[in-house]
Amino acid sequence: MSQISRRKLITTGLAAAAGVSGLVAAERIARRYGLIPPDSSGFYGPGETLTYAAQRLITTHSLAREFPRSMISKAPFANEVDKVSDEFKRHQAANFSDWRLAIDGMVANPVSLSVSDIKSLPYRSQITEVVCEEGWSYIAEWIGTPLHEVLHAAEILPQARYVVYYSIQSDWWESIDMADALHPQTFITWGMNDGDLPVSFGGPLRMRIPRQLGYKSVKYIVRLTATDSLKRFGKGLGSASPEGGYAWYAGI
Ligand SMILES: Nc1nc2c(c(=O)[nH]1)N[C@H]1C(S)=C(S)[C@@H](COP(=O)(O)O)O[C@H]1N2
Ligand SMILES: [Mo]
Repeated sequence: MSQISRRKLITTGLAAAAGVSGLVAAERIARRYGLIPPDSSGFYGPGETLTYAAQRLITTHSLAREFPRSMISKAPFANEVDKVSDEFKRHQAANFSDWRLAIDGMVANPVSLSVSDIKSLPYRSQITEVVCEEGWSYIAEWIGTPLHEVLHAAEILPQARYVVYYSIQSDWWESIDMADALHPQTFITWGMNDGDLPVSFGGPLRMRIPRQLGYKSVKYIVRLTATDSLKRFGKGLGSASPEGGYAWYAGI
């Protein structure tokens, strides 16, 4: 059976199960295809599973909307500006020359890359929207190295199913599945609107995932870990977000 018709069949099954015998049956189908999100055990579990499984089956290869240059938001616009630590300020004073992005876990070649190492990999740009769960959004041009280029530099192993990523701000860590990690619009971003990525927008390095809500686009990235299971990370729910009541999968 072709990929497409197989996918259609599973999706139809999911939708039918959700309608006829409830979310629990949908979860059973999702489980068979390995589409249970890590935060599925709580009160909202079956709903989270249906959202994630349906998205993965229907929209695996879809792109976030890209906008024309004329639609780039004019400053000032809503933007969450963090207080940065003294450690961060020292990096800033050194023009981020000592900043490193470590890539470890299920990789054949663990590496620690400087900002200029990352800039020397192939890069591209996209004009996409940051959408905060609080209801505001803006459009900007993001220039960055697709995450898949960085993962290939570290020779990510085929057993990896997720990429966990950490900010220098230790309470900010997230993870994504390989569909998003290898997605062409998922960037390690270092430029914005034709300039360097400003610190207030996550410079020197920021994860940019336009197919998910803003909170997955973590600023000040220092580490990536490839893994086949999220159980050993934090409380085992996939990221800091579900620990605070937000969904692990925040597709838009
Ligand atoms: N390290 C870090 N990353 C972060 C945040 C943060 O507070 N710290 N806020 C997140 C949230 S909730 C949103 S909506 C976006 C906001 O992005 P912006 O500041 O570019 O508007 O960044 C995300 N990444
Ligand atoms: Mo947000």
